[in-house]
Amino acid sequence: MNKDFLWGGAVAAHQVEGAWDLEGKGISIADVMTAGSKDKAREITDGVIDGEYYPNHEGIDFYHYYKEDIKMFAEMGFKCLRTSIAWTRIFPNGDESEPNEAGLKFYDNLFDELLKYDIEPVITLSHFEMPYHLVKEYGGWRNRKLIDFFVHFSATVMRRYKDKVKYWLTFNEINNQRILDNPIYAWTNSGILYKDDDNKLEVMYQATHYQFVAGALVVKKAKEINPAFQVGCVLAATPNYPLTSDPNDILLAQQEDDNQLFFTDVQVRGHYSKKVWKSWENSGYSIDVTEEDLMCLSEGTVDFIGMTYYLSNTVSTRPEAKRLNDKLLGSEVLVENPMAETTEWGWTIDPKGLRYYLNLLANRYELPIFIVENGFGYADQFEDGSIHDKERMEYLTEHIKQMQLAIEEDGADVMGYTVWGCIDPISFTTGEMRKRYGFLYVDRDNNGNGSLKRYKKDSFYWYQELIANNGLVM
Ligand code: BGP
Repeated sequence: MNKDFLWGGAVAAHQVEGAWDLEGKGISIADVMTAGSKDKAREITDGVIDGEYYPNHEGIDFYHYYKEDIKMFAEMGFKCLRTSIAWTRIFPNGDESEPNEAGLKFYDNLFDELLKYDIEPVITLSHFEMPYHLVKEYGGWRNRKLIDFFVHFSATVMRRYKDKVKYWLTFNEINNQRILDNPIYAWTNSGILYKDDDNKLEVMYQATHYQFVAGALVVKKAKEINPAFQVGCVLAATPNYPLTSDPNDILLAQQEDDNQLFFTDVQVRGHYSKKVWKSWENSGYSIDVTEEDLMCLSEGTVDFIGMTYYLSNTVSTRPEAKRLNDKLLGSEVLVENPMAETTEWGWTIDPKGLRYYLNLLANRYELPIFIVENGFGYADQFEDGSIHDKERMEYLTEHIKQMQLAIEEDGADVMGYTVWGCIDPISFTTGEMRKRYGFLYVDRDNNGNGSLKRYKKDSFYWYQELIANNGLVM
């Protein structure tokens, strides 16, 4: 492994910081999502309702604990930490011209603390944290005006932290908005709640187009502010396997892959493919795309590809295939993969899928890849101050092994690997604490009770050793 390989962890502001209304912070779209659980979907409320429990409001109070937490990340030997800047700390409503100094100061302190330990900040500009005001007033990313607001926010923070942050990511898991049947994805990616008369796919393409333009403008601005900046996109990378050799299954899997890679195709290549133009034409969509937009896309392509990896999907057209009826993904084409185990939350455990996808991205784009999320959600058992998370260590070992094979055997150019939820965060899809990811256990339950005290899990020492060895000794 390259000696500069960026080992580390990842979190997102809204899932850990808490302090949702402190020091001038505005309400974000995450702040109006209620708690849920494995069996109960999170709801999106119309503003903050008294008496309703919103887990993100307090998170794990990283806002006040960050020094203590970063000290332990340093003890593990982290080379980088991926987190996001909560847009609403900087621009509480999103459409102001002047930023909130208290919010800027918080991230100055956070980045200084990381740099004190030589931990490189890797910063996501948009991780499901759009100001709620932009939804109420403008309709979220349905509206072209969002481009200016997002670029203004991004340029403000890139200027402010130009000597502290080198790696930037634009939109987290931009392709998740392609999942049309679960409202949380359109909501968190785009601030959109579909109306009955919406053609969901058309609205999705429009919102995405504005995000592509905004992302490209951010890349261009980044280079003006500091030519050494590296800007990446983020793809939720989920292989789609055909269940059988029936050519219908093969074609379906290819279509599903294309639907996913549509996003990186534009962000990496800087233009829409012929297939996309054709499908818009065939569907009669009228997407607002100007000549200037197209120019902008071609001038603002990303430097690297950020990818998150948790699971693989299997698809089939065959009537006998066992449908998943997945509550989260909601897609009818998904079927059970008889070859893969799943977690308690129904996510397949497929380490080889990571090697497969690294190859796919490396061959398709020939750009460096940064694995900005991979991790194991598990209901850890707390026993007298100890947490024996053997399953997590096994999961991570197998995935890291496949990543190393992709690098060492297949020649994939991978810059780094950050374990999702390196300190237990609030789960995004279910809004619960019970689904834990960290090397550090946080004493907090699904109802917001607990001392918030942090405890080292067994995996803490395992990851410390792995980083010290610069990877798995294979
Ligand atoms: C990704 C998101 C993260 C994160 C992770 C795990 O989709 O980028 O924010 O939460 O998934 O998902 P969950 O927390 O639902 O288990």
